[in-house]
Amino acid sequence: MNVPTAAELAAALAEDPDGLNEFAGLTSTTNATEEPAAPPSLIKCELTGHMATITLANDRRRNALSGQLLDELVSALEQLARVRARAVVLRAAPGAVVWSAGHDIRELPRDGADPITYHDPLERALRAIRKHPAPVIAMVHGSVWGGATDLALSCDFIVADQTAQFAITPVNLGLPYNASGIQNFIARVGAHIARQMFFTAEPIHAEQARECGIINYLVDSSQLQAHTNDLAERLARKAPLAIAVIKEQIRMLSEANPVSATTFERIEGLRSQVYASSDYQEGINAFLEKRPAKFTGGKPGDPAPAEH
Ligand code: KGJ
Repeated sequence: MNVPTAAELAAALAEDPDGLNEFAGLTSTTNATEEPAAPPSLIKCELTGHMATITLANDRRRNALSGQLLDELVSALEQLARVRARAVVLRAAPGAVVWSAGHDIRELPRDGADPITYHDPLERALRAIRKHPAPVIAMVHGSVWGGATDLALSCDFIVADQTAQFAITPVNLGLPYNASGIQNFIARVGAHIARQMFFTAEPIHAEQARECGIINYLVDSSQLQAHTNDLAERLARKAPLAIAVIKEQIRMLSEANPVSATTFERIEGLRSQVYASSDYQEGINAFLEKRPAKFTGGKPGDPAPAEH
C-alpha cells in the first residue's frame, strides 16, 4: 500500500524541514519476495508542509467504504498524527462524481449479526476522524451516500461545491442505523432534518445542506480546491495544541448525552429486530441484483407473506 510508514514520513520531514514534503506513492521497503503482494491501495496520502491530503481513490467502486479502504484511512490518520500534520483534507480523486457510495454493501453481514457494531471498520474510521488532533476538512464534489455522509459529518468542516449532495440510506437496505450515528446526525442537523434524511433516504442538495449546517462553505467548483487549501493553511497557522484540546472538548461535550443502561439495551433490542428481519436480507439482495427492494415489514418469526 502506498500509505507511508511513520518512519518514512519522519524521514521525509527531516530531509526537508523548511520546504514542501510530499510522500504520495512512497512504498514500503519490505522485500516483495517475503510476503504476497499487498492489494493496490485505495487511498492516497500526501503531506505538503504541515498540510495533508487524503484522497479516496477507488472510483471503480465509487469509493465504497470497504474494510480495506477504511483501515488505510485510519492508518493514514494515525501516521499524520505522529508527524503532527496540522490540517487534513479528505477528498475524492479529481473528476469523481461520487465522493463515496457509503458502507461497502457487499461486506455487510448476512448471518444475523449486528451490521454496524462498535468494531466495524466504518465506526473505527468515524472515531479516528473525530479524535484526530488536527482539523479534518471534507472537500466534497459530488454525491455522498449512507455511512459516507456520517463520515463527512464527522469531519470538522465540509467545504463543497454545487454538485454536493448528501443522503443517509439505511431504509433502502432495511438496516437499523446505530445510536452513535443517529446522535451524530441529530447533533449536526437537528431531529427535524434527520427525520427527513433518514425516512426519505433522498439526497439533500447543496443549498439545503448549507442552510441546515451540513456544509460550512459552499463555493463554486472552480474555487473548491483553492478555498479548501486556503482554509487548511489558515488552520495550520493556529496554535495546534489549543486546536487539538478544543476539538477534543467539543467532541466529548457534544457526545455527553446520558442514556440509561436500560434505554441503551432497549435501543439494541429494537435494532436487532431489524437486522434479523427478512427486509434486511431483501435490501442487500436487491442492491446486489440491481433491482428495487420489496419490503414487507415482517418481524423475525412472523409467517412469510403470501405471494400476490
Ligand atoms: N457498496 C458496494 N459496492 C458498491 C456500492 C456500495 N455502497 N456502491 C456502488 N458499488 C459498486 C456497484 O455495485 C458497481 O459494481 C460499482 O460500484 C459502480 O456502481 O456492478 P459493479 O461494477 O461490480 P454503479 O452503481 O454502477 O455506479 P453509478 O451508476 O455511478 O451509481 C453510483 C451510486 C452511488 C448512485 C450507486 O452505486 C449507489 O446507489 N450505490 C449505493 C449507495 C448507497 O445507498 N450507499 C449506502 C450504503 N449504506 C450505508 O452506508 C449504511 C451505513 N447504511 O446504514 O445504509
